[in-house]
Amino acid sequence: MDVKKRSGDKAAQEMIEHMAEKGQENIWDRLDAQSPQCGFGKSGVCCRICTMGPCRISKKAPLGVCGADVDTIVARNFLRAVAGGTSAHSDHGRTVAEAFVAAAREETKDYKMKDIAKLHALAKELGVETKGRTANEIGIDVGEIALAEFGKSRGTQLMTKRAPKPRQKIWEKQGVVPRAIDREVVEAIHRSTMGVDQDYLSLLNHASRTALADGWGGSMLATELQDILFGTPSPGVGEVNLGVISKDEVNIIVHGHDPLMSEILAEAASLPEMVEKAKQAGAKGIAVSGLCCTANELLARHGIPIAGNFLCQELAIATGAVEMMAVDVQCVMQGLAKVASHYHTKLFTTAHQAKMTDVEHVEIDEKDALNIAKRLVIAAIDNYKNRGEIKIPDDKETGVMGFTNESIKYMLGGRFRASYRPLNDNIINGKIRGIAAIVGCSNPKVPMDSTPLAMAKELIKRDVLVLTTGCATVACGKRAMLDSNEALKLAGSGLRQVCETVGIPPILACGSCIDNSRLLVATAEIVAEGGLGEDINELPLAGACLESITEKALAIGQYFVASGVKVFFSDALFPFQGSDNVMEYLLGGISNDLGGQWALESDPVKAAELMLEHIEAKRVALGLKDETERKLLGMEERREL
Ligand code: BF8
Ligand code: SF4
Repeated sequence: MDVKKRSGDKAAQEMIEHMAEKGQENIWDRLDAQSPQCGFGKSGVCCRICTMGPCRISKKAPLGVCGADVDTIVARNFLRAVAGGTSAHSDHGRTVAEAFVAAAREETKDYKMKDIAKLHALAKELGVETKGRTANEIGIDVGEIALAEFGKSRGTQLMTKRAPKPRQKIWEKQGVVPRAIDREVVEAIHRSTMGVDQDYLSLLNHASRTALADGWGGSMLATELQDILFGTPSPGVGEVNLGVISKDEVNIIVHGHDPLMSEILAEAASLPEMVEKAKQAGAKGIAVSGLCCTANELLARHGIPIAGNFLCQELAIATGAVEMMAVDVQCVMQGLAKVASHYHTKLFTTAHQAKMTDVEHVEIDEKDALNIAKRLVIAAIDNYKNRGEIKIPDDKETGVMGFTNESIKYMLGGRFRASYRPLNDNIINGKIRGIAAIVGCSNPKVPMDSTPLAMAKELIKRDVLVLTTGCATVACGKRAMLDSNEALKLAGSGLRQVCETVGIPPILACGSCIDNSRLLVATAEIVAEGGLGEDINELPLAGACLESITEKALAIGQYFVASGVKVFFSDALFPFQGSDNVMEYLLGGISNDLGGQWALESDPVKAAELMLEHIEAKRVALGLKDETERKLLGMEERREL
C-alpha cells in the first residue's frame, strides 16, 4: 500500500496506516478489492432496466435486446444519474420545508425561525403579505408555498425567476423550465424506462430540466429555508481536520447533510446539564464536530469544527476517540458500521429515509427533537467510560468559512450599500480575471483532496477568485487555504490587492453542496449588477469538480451547464463516454442550446489552465480591456511565475 497515493494529507495518512496496522478495512481497500472495475459500467454502455437484459453494448452486439442503441442507453444512464442527484438534494429540501412549516405553526418548540429579515425578503419575492403579520403567520405562507414547489400540479419553479431574463427565455425556448420537482424526477424515470424516450437528445434535454429543478428548485429552497430557520451564515473562523477530535472530551460527530439533525444535536450537547454530566463521567466536556456537508453547515453557522470530508469518515472512527456518530442522509458509507464494531463508537441513524443493518435507528422527529437529541448525547456520555486506546492526529488548520451572497455583498460594499459592484468593477478592470467555482467530492480513485487544492492554488495565483462548496471546501480548509493570510501569499497581485482592500480571502468557502444554489444566485446578481453581459453564460466564470463521486455531483454539473456555465469534470470519473453522440452534445452541442457545456480533464493544473482560457475568452467576448496598471503588474507576475 502506497499511502501517498491514497492521501497527501498527513492526518489521513497517519490514520490509513493505523488502520492497516490493525488489519481494519477502509474505502481504499475496498476499491482495491473491486479493481479492475467493469469497462462497460465505466463507459455507461450497460443497461439493466428490464429483464430482457442486462444488455452491454459492444462492437459484436451494438444494440440491446429491445433495439436500444448506445446513445439511448448512455443518455438514459446520464438522465437517471441526474434524477438521482436531484432527488437527493430535493428530498433534503422537502424535509427542511416540512420542519419549517412545523416551526411556523408552532407544532414544535425545538425549531424556531432565526433570520426574520430573510423571511421578509423571501416573502416579498413570493408575493406573501408581510404588513401587520407575525413572523409565524408569514412563515406558514412562505413554507406552504415552498412545500408546494415539490409537487404542485401546475406551473413552473418560482425560483427560476431569479435567473437573468435572457436565461429564462433560453430555458423557455429549449423547453426546460422546470415544473414541480417531483414531476421532473418522475418523468425522468419514466422517460428512461424500457421503450419510452429513445432519442438521446430528448433524454439529455430532460436531464437539463431535471437538473434545473434541483439547482433553481430543491437546492435553492433548502438553502433559503435553512437560512431562515437556522440563521444565515456569516463568515467566521473554524478548525478543520481530524485533529479537532478531542483527547479528553466526549466526542460526538454528526455526519450527513440535513441541518435538522446536526443543529439539534449541537444544541443538546451544549446544554449545561449535558456538559455537567460529561464531567461527571470523567471527561472535560463535550466536543461536537462534523463530517461532510452537514459539517460545512454547522461551521458556517456556529463555528463548530469540521473533522473531515467524505473520505475521512472511517478514519475518524478509527481514532478510537469517537463516543458517538450520528448520521442522516447521503454520503454515509455502510462501511462505517464495520469500523465502529472494532471500537466503542456508537453509531446511530437518524433520518426516516436512511437506516443501516445492525445500526440503531433513533429518528429525529421534529416535534420532539431536543429530547431525542438529548438521549443521543447521553448515550455518547455513557459510552465515554468504554473508550480504549486512542490515536488522534495532531493536524488541524483554521480557516474562514460561511460566505453567502449576503455576506459577500456586505463585505464588498458595506452595510448600507451592499452590492457586487466592486467585484464587477474589479473584474472589468482586470485585477480579478474572473470567478471559478470549485465544488464537490473527494474520490478514493484520486489522492485525497489533491485536485481542489491544486486547482484553487493555480487559479488564485492567476487572479481568479475561487468559490468553493462541499468536500472541496473541506479539502482547502485542511491545507490552510481558507486561512486568508496563507491563501493571500499565493494570490496574484491583482486579486490580492482587491481581497486586502475589501477584507475577503481569495478562496471563499460558501457552504455545503446544496449551497451551490448560492453560487447560482450570485451569478444572477453579478449579471444584474451590470457591465458583464446580459446572461450568466457571458460571465468570465467556470466551474470544476474533478473528484466527483455521487449522482448529486452530476445534477449540480448539469444545472450549472444548463445555466450557462462551462463545467470541468475528470475524464476518469465521467462514466458516459461510451457514446460519441452523447459526448459530442455534452461537450459541445449543448452550448448552442443552453450556453454552457461540460469539459473533461483529469489533471487539476491543466484543468485550471483550461478554466482560465475559458475565462479569458469570455473577457474578450465582453470586450474587457485591461487597465495599464494591470498590464504592468501582469508582466512582472508572469516573470515571477
Ligand atoms: O453533498 S461533496 S462527497 S458530502 S456529494 Fe458527498 Fe460529494 Fe462530499 Fe455533501 Ni456533495
Ligand atoms: Fe436491454 Fe433494452 Fe431491456 Fe435495456 S431496456 S435491458 S437495452 S432490452
